[in-house]
Amino acid sequence: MSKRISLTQYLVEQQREHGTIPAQLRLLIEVVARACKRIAIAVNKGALGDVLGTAGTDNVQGEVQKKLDVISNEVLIEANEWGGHLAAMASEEMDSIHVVPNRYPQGEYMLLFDPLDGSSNIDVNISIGTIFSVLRKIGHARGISEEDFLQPGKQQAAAGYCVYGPQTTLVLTVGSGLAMFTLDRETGSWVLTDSDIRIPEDTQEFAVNMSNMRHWAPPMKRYIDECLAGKTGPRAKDFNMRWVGSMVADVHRLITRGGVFIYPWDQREPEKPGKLRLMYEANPMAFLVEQAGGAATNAKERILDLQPTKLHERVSVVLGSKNEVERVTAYHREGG
Ligand code: AHM
Ligand code: MG
Repeated sequence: MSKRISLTQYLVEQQREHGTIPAQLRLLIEVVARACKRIAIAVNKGALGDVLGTAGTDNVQGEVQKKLDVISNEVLIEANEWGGHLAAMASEEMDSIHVVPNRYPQGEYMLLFDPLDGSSNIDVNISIGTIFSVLRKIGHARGISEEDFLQPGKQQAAAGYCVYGPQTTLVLTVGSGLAMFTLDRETGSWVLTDSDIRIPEDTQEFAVNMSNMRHWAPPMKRYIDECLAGKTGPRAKDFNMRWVGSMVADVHRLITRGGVFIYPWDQREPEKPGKLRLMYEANPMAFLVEQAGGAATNAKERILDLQPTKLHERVSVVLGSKNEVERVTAYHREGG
């Protein structure tokens, strides 16, 4: 039997070989991974654990919170606030940042997360996940504010997601490629099951919510129309479509076998750049996808270069196989 590499061993060896994972970052990643295990247990219990349904509250974006959204948020906060590795946290489910209380030491990092992505899939037993992004705290003063979080995605120290599907899988980057771990439910440990993952540059599969197509900008319509035209159309090949409705699951598929994931701007709310959130959905996914040789834009510019102006900022997202992302982006830059 080949030797199994645990998450801890992987992180220790990465630090030894490349110096990319200092002690606080290692602790942070291990704590997040441990929290994901707890979330996975809650997700698996489903109706038996009384975790399905709504919590009876709305989040800052006006979305109805599910019980599991709230539980996952609490698990991540409780797990992370006392270790001394963080200065503050931000979440899709919290209006403002959560500063590490004074009774605990403050660390060098800031953590952002979407505790349970794909909320609409929770009650119907379809894959959902946790997305996280890690930033360095700039400056050494103890005080910290929302402004400290407003760093472009290219400054992320680490990013990852955990998908709660048929398998529980953690995908991670610290800026030197991707590593994929599968949860061994019998031993409770994360086992390295893939690394050096590369997203193929070309693909014949796209993921987008096509029910919104009539509201998109012309360049986006053009791209999808051309895909739909298939072999006899301008692309001269047939395309397949997949849409799970959980970004984590859709991105996990394209990281595994290629594809392009799109959540476009839509004219119903012209001032809103998109549905997905820049800082804890688009940025971490863009970092992961680029680390696997893919590309990520807001249909015009590289996502990781965008300067955030607020914590819960929204953004259009086009990410995945490089040549498709470049094509969509070129259509938008040309404006037609
Ligand atoms: P959430 O974070 O509240 O779950 O919302 C984000 C989700 C993404 O996971 C997914 O790609 C998208 O919303 C699905 O949107 P739609 O309902 O338009 O299919
Ligand atoms: Mg989400």
